[in-house]
Amino acid sequence: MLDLVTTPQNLDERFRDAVTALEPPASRRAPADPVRDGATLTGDQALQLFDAQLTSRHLDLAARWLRSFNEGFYTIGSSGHEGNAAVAAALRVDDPALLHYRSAAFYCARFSESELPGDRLADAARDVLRGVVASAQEPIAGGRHKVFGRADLQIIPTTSTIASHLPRAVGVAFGITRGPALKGTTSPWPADAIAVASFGDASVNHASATTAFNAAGWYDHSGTKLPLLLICEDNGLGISVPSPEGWVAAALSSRPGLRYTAADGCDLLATYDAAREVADWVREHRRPAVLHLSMVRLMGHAGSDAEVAYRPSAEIAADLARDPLVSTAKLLVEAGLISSEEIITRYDEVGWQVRKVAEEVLGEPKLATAAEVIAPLAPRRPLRAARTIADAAGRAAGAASALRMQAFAGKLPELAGPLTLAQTVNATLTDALLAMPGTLVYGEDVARKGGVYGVTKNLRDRFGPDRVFDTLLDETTILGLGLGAGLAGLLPIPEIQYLAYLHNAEDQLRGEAATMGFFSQGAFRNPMVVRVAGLAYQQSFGGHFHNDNAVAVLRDVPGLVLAVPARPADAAPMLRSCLAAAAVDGSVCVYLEPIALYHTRDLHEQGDNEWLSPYAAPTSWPADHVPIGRARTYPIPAATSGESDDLTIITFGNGLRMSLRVAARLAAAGYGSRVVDLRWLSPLPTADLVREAAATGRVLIVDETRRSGGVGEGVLAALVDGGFVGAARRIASADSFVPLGPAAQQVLIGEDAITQGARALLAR
Ligand SMILES: Cc1ncc(C[n+]2csc(CCOP(=O)(O)OP(=O)(O)O)c2C)c(N)n1
Ligand SMILES: [Mg+2]
Repeated sequence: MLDLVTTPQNLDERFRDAVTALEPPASRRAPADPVRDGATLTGDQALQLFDAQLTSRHLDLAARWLRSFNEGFYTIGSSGHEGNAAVAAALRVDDPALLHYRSAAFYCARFSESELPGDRLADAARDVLRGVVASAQEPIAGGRHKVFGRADLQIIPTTSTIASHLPRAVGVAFGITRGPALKGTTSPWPADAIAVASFGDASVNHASATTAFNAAGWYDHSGTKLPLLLICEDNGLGISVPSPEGWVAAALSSRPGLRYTAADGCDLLATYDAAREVADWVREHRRPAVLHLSMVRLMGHAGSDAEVAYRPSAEIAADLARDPLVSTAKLLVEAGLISSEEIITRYDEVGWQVRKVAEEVLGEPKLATAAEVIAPLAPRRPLRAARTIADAAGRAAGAASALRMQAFAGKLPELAGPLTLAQTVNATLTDALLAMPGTLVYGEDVARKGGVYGVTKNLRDRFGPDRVFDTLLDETTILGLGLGAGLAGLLPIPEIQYLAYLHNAEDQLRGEAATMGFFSQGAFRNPMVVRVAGLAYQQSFGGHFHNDNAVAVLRDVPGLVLAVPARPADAAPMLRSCLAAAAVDGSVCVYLEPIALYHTRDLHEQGDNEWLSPYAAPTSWPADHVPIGRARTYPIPAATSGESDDLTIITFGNGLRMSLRVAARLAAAGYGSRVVDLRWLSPLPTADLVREAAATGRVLIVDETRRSGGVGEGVLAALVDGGFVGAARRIASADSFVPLGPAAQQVLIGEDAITQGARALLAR
């Protein structure tokens, strides 16, 4: 009796024994006939899928073989889940798929069904094994991670963060139907495509999963078409933790708006029939459904996982008895399509092929420098972005006579006199919606109400509910919709109502949005400009949730662009730069709007209207262009000398207004300064700030975010890295949440502190 531990050796031996023991059939079926009475799968199809299943199994064995001599770096396998080959067969190759990490058989089956040239199964195996050995030639992630992904197979790479791809999957389904509804956009998928996403049973419990199920149901309930097929691959375990008996079925079958079907995922025919039926239903009705497949997990969670330590041997034995490969072998032998000896020969041939590929790829070069690793993170083509803005200007100007006049209800913003920040963002969004047909503006309360602060006012009336719409109250879904819509060729501009509410959804930005370039080297892009209302100093609406000043989590996401417009004059060009970067480079941009400045009019004195700014007409957009990562300097000359070389104040957001006010008073007192508005918190305008700091030799950093983890830390580091050797001080908010009412002033920086900091520096 073999040891019950499912090692590669005994899984292999058990398969051989089980196949050898299969009885020859009484009669033979023709390959073109159903493989069994009543089956929809033909013998030929079943054989083809069996090859995909065999390849998948041998990929697991090869991964462990590679691991055994330190040439493989990933051993989470697909053994026991090979039934997902039948799911691939029930779909079309152009149905976008976001796959569970146990989907090698799906990958192989889709590959073999495609029109790609060459030996498709060997090529599929090569892709996967290149991932396992982290080869730089791996076709999607280039050796950065082992993922299933390929643009020409519409397989969108997913991270292994449990369920985090499911909000995006909802967005993909949304994008499939919304894209063709908008004129002037092109979708990578046919109009009748469906989105498919698979995940494990333990993942069903994850917040990202439950929110995706809810969003799918919510959309279905409200009549929005959502062609989404969710596949739960239930092996009964999340690493060592069993899913309680019946829980997954109960959890999945009770979701409003989500059609539920279950099947035996170890049985190729049952899986195919169920997947076919439900996929056809989703395709025809454009409604979401979930297929719950019962599977087994063979060889533990990953290569390093000794499952005997936590699983009773009877349970392991029960899984082994359901080996899906044996099940398909039995089906084929019983149909008389192939003998048990031929099955073993086929198994060995596939094994030999896969091993040969493994030997070929293990010597391939790896990513060899940091520059190679990070190359796909933040592709920036500023000239193309600038040209995109110029083109948009041309289109907007061209529309001026008719559409633009209509969109602005006859009142062109450039003729409306100086505007506030809120009015400027509104006008810029209007022009973006006019000039870029794929743009979508959406979020909580953005459409009917026009935003909590009126920033998106009238946009729905101007552009209709297909392009400007309210979402359900869930930030993860809001971002997930954008991630999917971006892949669908649209340009989403989601709004997060308050910065504090971004934080419970931020993995969609960090783990999903920002990693897409890293894992796909630009083959898939999720262009997106997330508008977030944030930062503190609200006079009327206090407390932490409406005055959140935490941006560290955004600044540390590689490649993410973080813009903070303070002045209306910068708000429009910065938003256009974000939109252009998203369109041209697939950049993920966060455009953080300081709430306290939305309706600000004055700078120094009441009624001076100096904070306002005229809106730039489309003809001036190219000239007004503000490139990503460039600061703006305000020279404030001393009244006496006319020079601005005593002090450099580096700031942004609300700090800019306070600093300009303090600088004016210092100027009156005889000290000239230059106030630098960073404008971009990521990437920081390092060249500009180092140059401006060096010009005076004294730097005051005015940072409204927290002392620990705040922007000021980055500015100080940039100064040091840039070789600044002068004097520097930092004014930053306290390491606290912002309290309600006047107490907020105790923890936030104010003009007094800025003045004191400046005086202390000037005294040196
Ligand atoms: C958000 C998150 N938390 C924890 C993990 C660590 N983790 C990796 S796989 C896994 C179990 C997942 O179980 P299941 O969804 O049933 O998939 P299976 O591996 O069984 O196919 C866990 C906890 C993770 N990848 N992501
Ligand atoms: Mg599981």
